[in-house]
Amino acid sequence: MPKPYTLYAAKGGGSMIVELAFAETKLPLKIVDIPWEDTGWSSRRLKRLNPLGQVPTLILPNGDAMSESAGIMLYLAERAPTAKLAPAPTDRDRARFLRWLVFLVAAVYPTFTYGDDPKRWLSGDEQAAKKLRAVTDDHRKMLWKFVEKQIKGPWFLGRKRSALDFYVWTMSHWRPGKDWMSKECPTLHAIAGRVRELESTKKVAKRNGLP
Ligand SMILES: N[C@@H](CCC(=O)N[C@@H](CS)C(=O)NCC(=O)O)C(=O)O
Repeated sequence: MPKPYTLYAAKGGGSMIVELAFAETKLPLKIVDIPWEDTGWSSRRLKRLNPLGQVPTLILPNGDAMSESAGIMLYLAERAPTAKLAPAPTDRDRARFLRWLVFLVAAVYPTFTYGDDPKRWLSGDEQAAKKLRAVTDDHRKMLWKFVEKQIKGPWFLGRKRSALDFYVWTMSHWRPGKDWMSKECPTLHAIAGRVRELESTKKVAKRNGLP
């Protein structure tokens, strides 16, 4: 029996992207749920593995820690090419995949990092913290609308499913929420709906306590 990977996760968080990817790769995975209160810079459980205290944090079978969902996606795509997490390096969709993968983690994800708990950045200034939440939420809407204009469906890259679709499904549960997405970004909303129908997703959704 090969040694399993260990995923530090938090219910409903970005660790769902990695859970879904693992479900597709069929690589052995053990999941350790961290309470949300114990994520972040002062996380008791995560700090020694990932100074940001974020999920997903993955422990490889050799004991090395790996954070950053995009790095994990690329790593898993190499380990399990049949899971179709990423187009092959020779595939013409590879460049688009890389562009949007980095866009999702470098542009969209940080809007949550700064907006989820804005007091962390602006302690003692409640007004400024409120404003930071509002402007990062607005910025994210602009980013999603930009993505919406660039894609045609049925999947993010068109005919081929990839890990990008797992990001869309996961993030569709977060602000601004499904109602906004269905109205303003119907292609992205439809992608999230398609991912929701996958058997792997049903299991991940149940484990994460999603309706
Ligand atoms: N760049 C990271 C972002 C991970 C991230 O922001 N995770 C959130 C949960 S969805 C988290 O752990 N937040 C707690 C915090 O940042 O304090 C990635 O792509 O994996």
